Amino acid sequence: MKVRLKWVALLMGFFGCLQVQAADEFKKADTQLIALSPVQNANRNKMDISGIWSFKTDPQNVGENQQWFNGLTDAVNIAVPGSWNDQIEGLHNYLGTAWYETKTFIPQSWKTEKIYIRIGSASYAAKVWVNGKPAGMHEGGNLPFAFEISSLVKYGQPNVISVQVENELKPTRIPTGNLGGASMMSNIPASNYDFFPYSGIHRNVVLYTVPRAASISDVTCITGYEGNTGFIQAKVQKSGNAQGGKLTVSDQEGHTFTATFKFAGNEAAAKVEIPDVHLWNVGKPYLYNVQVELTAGSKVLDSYALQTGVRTVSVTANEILVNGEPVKMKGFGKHEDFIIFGRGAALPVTVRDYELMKWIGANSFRTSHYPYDDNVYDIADRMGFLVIDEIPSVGLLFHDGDENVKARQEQCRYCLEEMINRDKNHPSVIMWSVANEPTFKGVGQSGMAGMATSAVQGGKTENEIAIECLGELVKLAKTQDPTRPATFVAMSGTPESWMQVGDVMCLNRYYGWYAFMGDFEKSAQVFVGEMDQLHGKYNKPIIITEFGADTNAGFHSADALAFSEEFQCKMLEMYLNQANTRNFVAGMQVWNFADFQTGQGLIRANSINQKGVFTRDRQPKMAAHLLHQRWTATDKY
Ligand code: GCB
Repeated sequence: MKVRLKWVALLMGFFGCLQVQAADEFKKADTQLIALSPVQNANRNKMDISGIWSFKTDPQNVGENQQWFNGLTDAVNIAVPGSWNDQIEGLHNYLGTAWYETKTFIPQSWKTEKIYIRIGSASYAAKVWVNGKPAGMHEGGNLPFAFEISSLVKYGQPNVISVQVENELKPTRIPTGNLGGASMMSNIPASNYDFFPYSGIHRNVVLYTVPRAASISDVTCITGYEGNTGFIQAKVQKSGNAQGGKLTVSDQEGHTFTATFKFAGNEAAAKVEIPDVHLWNVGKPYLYNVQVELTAGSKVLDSYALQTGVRTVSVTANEILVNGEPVKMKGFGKHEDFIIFGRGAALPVTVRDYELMKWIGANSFRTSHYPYDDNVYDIADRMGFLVIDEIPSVGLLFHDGDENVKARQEQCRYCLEEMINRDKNHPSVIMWSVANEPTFKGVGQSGMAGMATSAVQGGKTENEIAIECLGELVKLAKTQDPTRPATFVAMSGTPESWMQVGDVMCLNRYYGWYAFMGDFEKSAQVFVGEMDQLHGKYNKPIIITEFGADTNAGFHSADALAFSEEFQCKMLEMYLNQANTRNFVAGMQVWNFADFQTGQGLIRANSINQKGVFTRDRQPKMAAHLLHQRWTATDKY
């Protein structure tokens, strides 16, 4: 008897194991599900489950086998959102696997709805379980992902949400890491880029519902105007059973404009004309409320409202035009980075940053080097900032073998699709950036062009592969969104031929710092010489998307020596003065808005990049006052 029981127990164990294996299948997040951010309205529910969660590291990666998704033991507290690195003692450099868990009540009233979980972002790869059952997985650290969890939840009682996150640096990931070799900027962690690879759940986690029978799955607004009459065309996608619906656009004075639509398959479009339209413009934003309803007779099956602005963006040989008028973009490259929060969404910091940018007279920024928190774009829409929206493809390279290049390109495509799905209705977003500083063999910040000529596999040179990959991404962006220009951001020394890719030439330049340090006369000469040469050849406007110098706040020098506040001022002034002499410079964005955390490297004292115009805790350096004086006095740089 005893023996038989043992066999039964063994067999049960064996089949139990199989069950875990089978249940372990995770579907990849569907990029379409992040097209509409969750809302609370008459047809939809939204419940934010961010807060203090349980947390446990899993350095040996045993959690999945040991079924930690059925309950975490010996866990500590962690704030969601927020990086784990500077919250939890001893984890600053930990990028391995970790587990998050929270419990949340789901009301009976949600039983008739479809239920989803949306995680605002988790760096880098995440797997999600609900009540011990797999909900889905996602790769990529800076964009939201969502899964339907209707079949996994328990109604009228608590539900356990478990999230496994890992942030290993790999050559196949973007941004890239662990490429081997030493870096002056960061050896620990071995990122191939100059910002700290913060880890964890970085943005809010929400549960939300959409009606089961029929729901709106996407709304894309195309806007424009002729004379005084504007239009908003909404392309609507649905799932479920609905024949048509209604589009209602309202302005801030209470006027409404309506149109109805009928679905052909799951797609429909409706357009309203707006007499005496108020255009959205840089510094003069105006937002319309766009409400879409799915209807069956007089019954509203689902509804969704968003805000957008009527404006156009176009590019000439010399200028970027918003509503047909040239704009000069003044502003910054930024980071999502703050003390203790790490890369975690920190709303007061977001608001403060906008206050400071407004004070300084900036009108634009780039979401270097990854898409930011949703709120950042909402505020830009409301304040009239121009945003260059960038996917996290930093440190791309094209000479490390076909397999790696393919894996990264695939991830770039995925992120681009996610980013455009999420951000397409923001009038503030005026351009997509598909990469920051794709690099090449033998790279250095030397300012020497034309180095990428080495032969690579498949009979193609590194140059050809780079142009093909970047070109494909730019094309993809413009196919998915034909209303905006797209580009990539080039470093010093990027082979000139790469400039054929993109509608605008975005250049990061550090003459006076990494090259010709302190020699501003020579730097100015080389800088304008290079701009003239590139513009002469490619006939596209130029934005200097980075220029700056590391500056130790409080360090002064009568001779404006390197690292002093005087040096930073002198350098920024040189670039801005030179830019003012060329009509094809469409933007000047200082690197960086604020000091930020990096890995440990020879040229990063205290693991901080000090090129901020503000310190990491947002105190102004002398350069902030200089920019304020310049940018609030005239339209020039
Ligand atoms: C760059 C990079 C940026 C770095 C910056 C620097 O070109 O795009 O990520 O932080 O240089 O300060 O070296």
